[in-house]
Amino acid sequence: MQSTETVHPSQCWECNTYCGSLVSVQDGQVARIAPNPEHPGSKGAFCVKGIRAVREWTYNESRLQYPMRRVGPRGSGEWMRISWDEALDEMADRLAEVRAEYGPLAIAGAVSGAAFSRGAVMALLLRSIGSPNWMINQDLCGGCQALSEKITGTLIKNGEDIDNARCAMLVGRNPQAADPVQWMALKALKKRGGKIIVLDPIQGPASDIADIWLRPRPGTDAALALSIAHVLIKEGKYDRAFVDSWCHGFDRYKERVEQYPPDTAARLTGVAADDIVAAAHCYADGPSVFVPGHGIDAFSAGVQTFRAFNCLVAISGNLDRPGGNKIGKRPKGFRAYMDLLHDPQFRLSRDVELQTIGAQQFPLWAGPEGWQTACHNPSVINAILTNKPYPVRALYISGVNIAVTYPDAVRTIKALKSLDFVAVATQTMTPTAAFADIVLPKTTTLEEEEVQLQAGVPCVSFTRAVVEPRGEALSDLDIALAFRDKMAARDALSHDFLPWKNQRAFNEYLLGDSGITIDALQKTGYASFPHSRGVFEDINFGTETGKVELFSERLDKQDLDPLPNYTPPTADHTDEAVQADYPLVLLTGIREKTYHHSRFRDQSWARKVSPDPLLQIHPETAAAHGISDKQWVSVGTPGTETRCRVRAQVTERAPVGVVATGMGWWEPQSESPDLGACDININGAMSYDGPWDPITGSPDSRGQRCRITPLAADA
Ligand SMILES: Nc1nc2c(c(=O)[nH]1)N[C@H]1C(S)=C(S)[C@@H](COP(=O)(O)OP(=O)(O)OC[C@H]3O[C@@H](n4cnc5c(=O)[nH]c(N)nc54)[C@H](O)[C@@H]3O)O[C@H]1N2
Ligand SMILES: Nc1nc2c(c(=O)[nH]1)N[C@H]1C(S)=C(S)[C@@H](COP(=O)(O)OP(=O)(O)OC[C@H]3O[C@@H](n4cnc5c(=O)[nH]c(N)nc54)[C@H](O)[C@@H]3O)O[C@H]1N2
Ligand code: SF4
Ligand SMILES: [Mo]
Repeated sequence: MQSTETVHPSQCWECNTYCGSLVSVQDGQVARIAPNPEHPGSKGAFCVKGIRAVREWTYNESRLQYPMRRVGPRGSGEWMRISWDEALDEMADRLAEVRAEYGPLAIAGAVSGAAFSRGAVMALLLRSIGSPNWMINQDLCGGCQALSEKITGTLIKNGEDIDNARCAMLVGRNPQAADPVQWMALKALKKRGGKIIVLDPIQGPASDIADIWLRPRPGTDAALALSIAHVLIKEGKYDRAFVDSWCHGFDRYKERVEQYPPDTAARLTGVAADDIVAAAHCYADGPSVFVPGHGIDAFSAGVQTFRAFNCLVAISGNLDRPGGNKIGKRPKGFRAYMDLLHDPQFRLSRDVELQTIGAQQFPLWAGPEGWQTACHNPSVINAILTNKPYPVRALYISGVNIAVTYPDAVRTIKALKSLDFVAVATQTMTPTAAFADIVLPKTTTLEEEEVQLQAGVPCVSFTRAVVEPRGEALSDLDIALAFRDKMAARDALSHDFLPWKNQRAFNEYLLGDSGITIDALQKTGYASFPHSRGVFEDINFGTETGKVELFSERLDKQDLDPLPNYTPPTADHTDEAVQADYPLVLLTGIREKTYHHSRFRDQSWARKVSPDPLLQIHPETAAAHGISDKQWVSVGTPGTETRCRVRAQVTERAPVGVVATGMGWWEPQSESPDLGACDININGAMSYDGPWDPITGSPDSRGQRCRITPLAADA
């Protein structure tokens, strides 16, 4: 008998593009995943990861289905299946021991971030144990943008209104690989005669369709933004009415940008002065949308670089304007994940939060006044290895692959090995899980439900649990609730900050008094809500002055530069002797369509499309180093003694003297205990020890020095 196929509107939350999906289920299994053209955010855009990788990930034979206990030494790859009860009892026994011996702060958590429920769940679980020490990825991803927007008051993340723009200015963004929704919208803009400006040192799909391509030296974009603002102000091409009513500190900002005439910016960035002026004129003829990416985030001048662009958005009158950058909206009564983290009823005492690792050095990031409320990750790794400022002895990791994605994989793994106890929740074995004592099987995004605010669209969208979990996999919340109970039984809880009985109750709590129901969300996969645009009276921008702060009162109080500034990239101020040894500049993180960071490395179709980590290198640079196309090379940076291997891709797309690579590489089939995380992963050759952005603590994902050495053909 033919079984019927049911189609569920849902949402892919593999990445924070959150595309609307239509998931077909047959005989209790996902048969197909397709885009949902009705979804107001993605409008039918989708990517191969959402269509193929997520399904395969769920049904792959490498999927973890049962809890496991390590039987050999850490990293030996020897495991035995155990029950959930045994796994959680052991985890609770060990964490309770650490808590009794060193105190709750010696227990830390690690999770990808607060953009998904697992982030909030991790923070609330740790806080229940009495520890404010949870690590998130945002120092490496989006944190500079987020804090710049909070400080400046623009709040425009994911609110790019490309559909109504005349001009789009992409800065360090590769949407062809990273964001199908943006890429579809940019191609449509181009088709209707709109203009595209691209700021990117590397030639890529976006610069290939650009009208104006500025090619700054890596890490110098702030000087370009300040110079574009200089041209706009000098020529009177800014929005005086908006500035007068809604911007704070314009005169002091004007003085700052006066220091960056195009000639000066040309000298700092390597972009011709005429091109800067042309870009300024094109951007001034709006509406224009600023489309930022990781290319200007996650480096030691990330926040101020973003501030320079955020101020430009404001003074040009493109804030919350059709065709500009929309301010995020939310339905009244709705609670986003960050709201839970800031809600006083779920917070530890101020005294305890002040002890969050990193709170002293990065108070706008960590601790009681910090926006992220999370730790400074490299300082936690240091604490594990040195007991300073105090010991950290146990780690619970979920939804993040820190052995691959944190800089200095060698040191991260050393830290994991030195801990008293490590538990990892994951869907497949990873280099991080390989060093755990207990591995817990996690549901995939097809097996659990999630409610998401897409503030930029705006809408609330819904991921449906379309099938039963495979094996004994559980969601992060279910794991946290069961584990909380085990800790309570051992009298090892300080609070109970997880007052929900299951994921449904948690999601209903998020929906709060918004009037949006789970039933309604299940019917369409999303719910729109009423909102206004360009009504600034109602916003107050979240700043002290209630205006967009070109001059930041908050930064001023912290003795940090209150005005957006330009700092030369680390590569420029590296010691001269070191510069001679490390003659090239390194960029990392370039995305590929096939992979999501370190995920899907065990899927053969993806490995076929992209078998090896590549390093883009200009033919002249390659020749000077005796390197030929496809040759394996070793990469090193001044911060670490360790090196990694990548394959040269000789191409004029990289400028002379700059080399560019991706991230996230490891080998599921590898025989080595770290599964290749210290071998073919760029983070095996990078330091996490600074320089750090003074506000977010972000290290340099780009703009630092490196050297490369050819390896023998069979290396
Ligand atoms: N397929 C796929 N999609 C993804 C992801 C994935 O892993 N795979 N990851 C998701 C996540 S979490 C993120 S953060 C995003 C990242 O995606 P994007 O935001 O697009 O970031 P990247 O691909 O790292 O880099 C974007 C561009 O920045 C340029 N760049 C590097 N340094 C500089 C610089 O100093 N100045 C300027 N102007 N440009 C520079 C690079 O050459 C590159 O073209 O993608 C998301 N989408
Ligand atoms: N050198 C360098 N380093 C970088 C970057 C760079 O550009 N250069 N980019 C940075 C950026 S932008 C990012 S976002 C990070 C990414 O860093 P990670 O978040 O560590 O990357 P992923 O590979 O996505 O790892 C997620 C892991 O979580 C698990 N997982 C996946 N989905 C789920 C889920 O739904 N729930 C749970 N519990 N677990 C899940 C899987 O085990 C997967 O291995 O890397 C950063 N690191
Ligand atoms: S871009 Fe791809 S992976 Fe990200 S949400 Fe959309 S379909 Fe999923
Ligand atoms: Mo990211």
